[in-house]
Amino acid sequence: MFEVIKTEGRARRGVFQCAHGTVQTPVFMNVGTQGAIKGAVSAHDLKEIGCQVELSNTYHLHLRPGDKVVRDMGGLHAFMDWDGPILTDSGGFQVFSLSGLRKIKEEGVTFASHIDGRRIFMGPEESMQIQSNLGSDIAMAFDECVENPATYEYAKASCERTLRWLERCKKEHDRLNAQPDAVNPQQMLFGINQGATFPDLRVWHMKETAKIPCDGYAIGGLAVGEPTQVMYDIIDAVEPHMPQDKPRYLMGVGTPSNIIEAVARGVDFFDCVMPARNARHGKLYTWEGSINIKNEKYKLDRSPIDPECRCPACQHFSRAYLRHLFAAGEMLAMRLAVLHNLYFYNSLMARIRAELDAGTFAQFRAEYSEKLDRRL
Ligand code: PRF
Ligand code: ZN
Repeated sequence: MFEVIKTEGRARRGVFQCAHGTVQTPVFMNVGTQGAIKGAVSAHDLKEIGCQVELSNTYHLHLRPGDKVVRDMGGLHAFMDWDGPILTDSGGFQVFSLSGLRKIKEEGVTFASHIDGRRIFMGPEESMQIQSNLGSDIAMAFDECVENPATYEYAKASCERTLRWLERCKKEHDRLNAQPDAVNPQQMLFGINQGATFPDLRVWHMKETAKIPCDGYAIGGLAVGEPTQVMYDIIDAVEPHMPQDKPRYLMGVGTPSNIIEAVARGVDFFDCVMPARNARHGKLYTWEGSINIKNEKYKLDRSPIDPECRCPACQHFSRAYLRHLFAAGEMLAMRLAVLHNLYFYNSLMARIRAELDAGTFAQFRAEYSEKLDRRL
């Protein structure tokens, strides 16, 4: 159940009820692809860094350890010891971005595993079955994410197929939730909008997708090669056709500025590997912009990464120490950096919610949208 409790322009402040807890939106979901956050961060750490929703992947967990193993272990919540909401992505994106040789047909996709080359078939029904075995709170529809730029012809045929796949997802999802031994019989389903960079395809596809009753709707196929302004234009075109009373999720986005701009355009849910990936490369976020902690200039810097930050790294360690850990190749460097960046993203969302509550989001956007993407 989703309730919009306040709006400012098109931006929404909401509350979303899941089987494993309440989510305050706008929200950033922390990506633990294989049931762990890269950088030796556990589900217990997620609590400490203000994470509300954990995101895992159907594709990865199906290949290893296998969704039946996860099911036998009591579902993903028990397996990774995270009792909060979990969203699982459908595999629709990872199949296209990670696997080798793949063949798309009406029934689904045949692909080679990126682990051992084994041939695997996944279609809408398989994706729903895997996500049902994982027992996530939110399952994503099985879609095709087309890389940009795409031809109009291909994008049209692809999003028509994604719509037919959503109908099959919905049917299978309803069937699985009704099984007496379902891991999470209250699992929800989000549909996904596609249509590359063509506004007319996007709008048509969104209108058709909204006719299929889902618990939320996502915008997929963005941040995959198109310029940032094109991404904003597509959100502007699609958003008016997304149901008002359901959450909207912009998949795989983005920088702090991208998030602020998408919130301003009516988006409620986000996820991105960027903060964790950047952390592992020493790029750390602050409220003034990002820094590279490996830089010589931090050699004797006694200050924390960000003086305002309350994360486990900033409460105890100096920039100089972190720089040293990176130079020495210590695993602790990764861990502290990832904890900081994820804490920063979760704090950014908390700040956005507070500004929406206070009716001051527009001023916040004007002051911070560009600033946060600066490199110091
Ligand atoms: N579809 C799915 N997952 C995704 C995407 C998509 O289009 C994207 C695109 N940015 C990220 N993750 N299923
Ligand atoms: Zn910090």
